[in-house]
Amino acid sequence: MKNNIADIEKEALDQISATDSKDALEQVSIRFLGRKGVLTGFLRNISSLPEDERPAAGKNANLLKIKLEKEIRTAEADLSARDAGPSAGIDVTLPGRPAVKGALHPITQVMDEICGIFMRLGFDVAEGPEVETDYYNFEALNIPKYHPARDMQDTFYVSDNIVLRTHTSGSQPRVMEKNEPPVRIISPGKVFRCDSDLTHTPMFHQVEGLMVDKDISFGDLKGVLTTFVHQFFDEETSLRFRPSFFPFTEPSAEVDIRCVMCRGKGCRVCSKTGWLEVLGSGMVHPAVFENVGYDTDKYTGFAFGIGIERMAMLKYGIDDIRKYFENDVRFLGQF
Ligand code: 2U9
Repeated sequence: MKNNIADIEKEALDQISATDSKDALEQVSIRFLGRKGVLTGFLRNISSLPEDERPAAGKNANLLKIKLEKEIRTAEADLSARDAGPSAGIDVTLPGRPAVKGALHPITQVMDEICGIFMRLGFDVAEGPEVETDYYNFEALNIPKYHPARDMQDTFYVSDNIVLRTHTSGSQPRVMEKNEPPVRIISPGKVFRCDSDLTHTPMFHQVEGLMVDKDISFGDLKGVLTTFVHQFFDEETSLRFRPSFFPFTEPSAEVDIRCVMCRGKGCRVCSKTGWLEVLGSGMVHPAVFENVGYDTDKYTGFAFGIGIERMAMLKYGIDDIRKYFENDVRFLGQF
């Protein structure tokens, strides 16, 4: 009699793993688990062991029997799989399942693209807080107390002197207070206004830009914004600068581009005018420079503001601004 369960186990497992045919496996099974097999013999002769060793020996032998039966079943399945070949049960002509890939939100993509264009033109990125003081959001930018933008109807107030910023321009006086010109910065981010319809959402995104140095002229403004439009849309897109008014710039100009849908012929998107308003701009108002302590005899500068949702709508032909924020993957999955 093999007197040691551990020896039997080792020998059986060695033999199972060494078999390379179902016939050989059957022989191993008979050798250890058959009626005249090693394990059965062990159990039959258990009475020859000292009395106090018999219960443990019986229990261990039965556990080993269960273990070996399982090992033999596994080895048999492995041999079946090997004999069937690698493509057994698999249709190798089926097309693969594509992995579902995520993507950045279209607004993030357009924002990154716009920032990339200005960064390559030498602008640095200056971010600021979304919850802003009345001073940086309005006062520093020469937006007077009576201006409608300051009304509760247009601005979300957190408290008397704290607002959800209505534009990202507020980040820029902070940079100017700490740095003498030359200053070339863009401020991307979320802004908030009490407004909601087909073309307005209470939260939207902007990139506002600022360049200040000696001898900066309206020509520099036109050059930078023309380069931007040509890179964002295409070289064929022409621009026009229309006089406008902003409290923080003087003179101020709205920038229109030839309609990207009809190329100027007149369509629904451009209200038959052939032009689309895409951004606001102007030469920085001297009062803004005085607020940050810049010498207005020495320095001039230009500033501009771009609404990201609008740019993305024009680039991709999107007709409803709310689609960006409904989180419908059928819409978002297209970008
Ligand atoms: C400083 C001084 C002036 C930034 C400017 C605009 C014109 C403008 C709008 C575009 C679409 C906001 O998102 S929008 O509705 N912006 O028209 N923004 S000039 O002027 C500045 C900025 C910073 C210190």
